[in-house]
Amino acid sequence: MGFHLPKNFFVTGEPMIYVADVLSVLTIAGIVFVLTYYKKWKWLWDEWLTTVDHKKIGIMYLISSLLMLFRGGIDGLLMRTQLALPNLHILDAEHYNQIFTAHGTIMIFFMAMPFIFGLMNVAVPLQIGARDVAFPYLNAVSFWLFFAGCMLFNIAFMIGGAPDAGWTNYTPLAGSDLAPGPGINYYLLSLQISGIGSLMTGINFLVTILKMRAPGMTLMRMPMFTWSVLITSIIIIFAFPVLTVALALLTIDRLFGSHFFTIAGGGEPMMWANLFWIWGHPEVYIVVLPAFGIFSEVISTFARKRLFGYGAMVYSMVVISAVSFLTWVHHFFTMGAGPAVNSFFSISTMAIAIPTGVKVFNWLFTLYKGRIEFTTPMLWAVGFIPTFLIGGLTGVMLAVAPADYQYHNSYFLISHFHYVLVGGTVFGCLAGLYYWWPKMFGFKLDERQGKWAFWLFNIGFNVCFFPQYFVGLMGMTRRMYTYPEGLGWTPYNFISTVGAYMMGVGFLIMVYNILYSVRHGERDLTGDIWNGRTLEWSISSPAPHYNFARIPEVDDLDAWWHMKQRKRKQPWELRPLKPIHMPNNSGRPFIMSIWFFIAGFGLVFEWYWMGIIGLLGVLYCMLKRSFEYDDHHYIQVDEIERTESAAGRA
Ligand code: HEM
Ligand SMILES: [Cu+2]
Repeated sequence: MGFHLPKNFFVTGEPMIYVADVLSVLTIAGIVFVLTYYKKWKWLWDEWLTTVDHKKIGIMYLISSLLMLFRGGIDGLLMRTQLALPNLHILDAEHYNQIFTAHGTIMIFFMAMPFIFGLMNVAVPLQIGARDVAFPYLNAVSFWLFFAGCMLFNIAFMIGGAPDAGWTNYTPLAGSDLAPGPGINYYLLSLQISGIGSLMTGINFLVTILKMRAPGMTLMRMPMFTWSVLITSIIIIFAFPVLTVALALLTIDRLFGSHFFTIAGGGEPMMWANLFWIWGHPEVYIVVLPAFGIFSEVISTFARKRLFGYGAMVYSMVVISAVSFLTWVHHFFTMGAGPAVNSFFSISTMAIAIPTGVKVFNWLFTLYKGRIEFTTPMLWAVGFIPTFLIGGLTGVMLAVAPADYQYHNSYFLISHFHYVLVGGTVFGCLAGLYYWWPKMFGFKLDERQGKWAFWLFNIGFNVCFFPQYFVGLMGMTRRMYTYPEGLGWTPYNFISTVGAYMMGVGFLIMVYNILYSVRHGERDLTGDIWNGRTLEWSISSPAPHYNFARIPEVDDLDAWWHMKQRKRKQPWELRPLKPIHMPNNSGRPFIMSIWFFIAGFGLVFEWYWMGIIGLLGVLYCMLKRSFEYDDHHYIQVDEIERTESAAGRA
């Protein structure tokens, strides 16, 4: 109990941290100044902080994840700078450990996941002809929990000290004996808070997709991205509770002195590794299946063809999701489980290559004889195929258990998972960002700049990560903060660092493209700027608050494409407008996340009084919600008419 500031409450002693301190204060001051100067506080509150609109929540996810791509990317560049040449000491060992931990954790939890969630939020309700998700209020809670967790994690390196046991946070390294202090607590509590949000997102989208599809949209007429989100939601619902339990057990170990993971106390350190990867392996499919969904949409749109092998695409995802829960031990073949266990997990891992291969062939067959148009989203989608092949093939190599004894935890692995995570997930996120951007904002991102960014990022990516396969086979291990001369590693590392900087430049061009296109981007007046196939392109851009003035009726796959072919109006398009039922905005999700943040922050420092106050705040918010009866309103017909005709719709 008690309130004593630890000796190093404010982290000192590192010039880089002072720079980060100053930059953070300046950024916050800048934001406050701009909001005050332009009198935008009320706008911020009314339009964004209290919104329950899935499109706006999606946009907030996307902004946050782009920021985190920047932060995690800077961490990556710092590490690559340090490794560019032998014997560099820009970072010391301790700082290096903190940086790779922050990098991995941020990239997975606060960049890849929210990026996917952002695109899900923006696109899924529009693709299924719905007016929002099933539980809009819960959706806002999910977002703000992610945000609170993200902020909690991000302040660690300035206040109290950052975690340094890697993003996998293995015990006993992460236990309180070897890692006293708040660092690991930050990891545990921020992931706990954002993880609850993720679980609720999974439930929300499962229900949304099962219950809110437009009439006529049977399961086998759903767009492929929606399918991928449905499968992903199911994986989330099975996987995240495991993470929740693992994090809770380790938190109890650290804060209250239990011994779930300490051998000496009768606990089992390997249990952490098992629990972590029972969640962690499916997690990689949580971030990559929606990317597959995006590639399917983009490829069929810009090849102007129906997706080849739709049914096979669906079944392959179902198989992948099931098998993904049977492979987790491939993350620790070397930890002595024995030949029988290792063989089982080796074979199950390789089995995943089959349904994945089916998908790759289906994309290729969709491209075959298509009228291909190389727009920016299409470049990312086509660029994904070779990178993912390389990542997948080296994955099969890693799945050979005896061989893994050779390259386990070497740079070979680092290269493999970046090929899958960057070449799969990040390429997919960026394809989706360029693709749905006009739907979100009503203008297109500049194509010429988009192509420059794509080529720089893609070439930079391969220059960065391909050499790492070789330096890994030569014996360079991961998480190595510096290395001596004369091992033959230097040229590989140097080239790799050059590639990393090329990716950095590519990212900056993307950011510039956004700023440039706000002013100069081509306006999307039709709502269907790519000549799309699915329902989101049937409404104006940006999509109106209520999405669909009339709920469409679907009679085929690629519903909007067929509606366009028919040219005459459908009966449902002639029906009179009716008032639309919408949920009210609420500030409570945002406020509740502040209470969560306070509770988390208190527990990080073991200030239990603060933890309790925070949790009481959370409870109070939930009580208030239970007694809220007036939580919706209707949009009247004349307002719908005005909005539709302003967008050029009858
Ligand atoms: C922007 C370009 C990127 C660069 C330059 C980069 C660089 C690195 C480096 C140098 C390491 C190795 C740390 C070490 O073992 O010493 C690393 C680890 C890692 N990276 Fe990246 N990375 C990038 C993007 C990403 C992305 C997009 C993701 C995920 C979506 C990601 C996920 C990870 C993970 C999970 C680790 C393992 C961290 C650990 O060992 O605890 N990286 N990255
Ligand atoms: Cu795995």
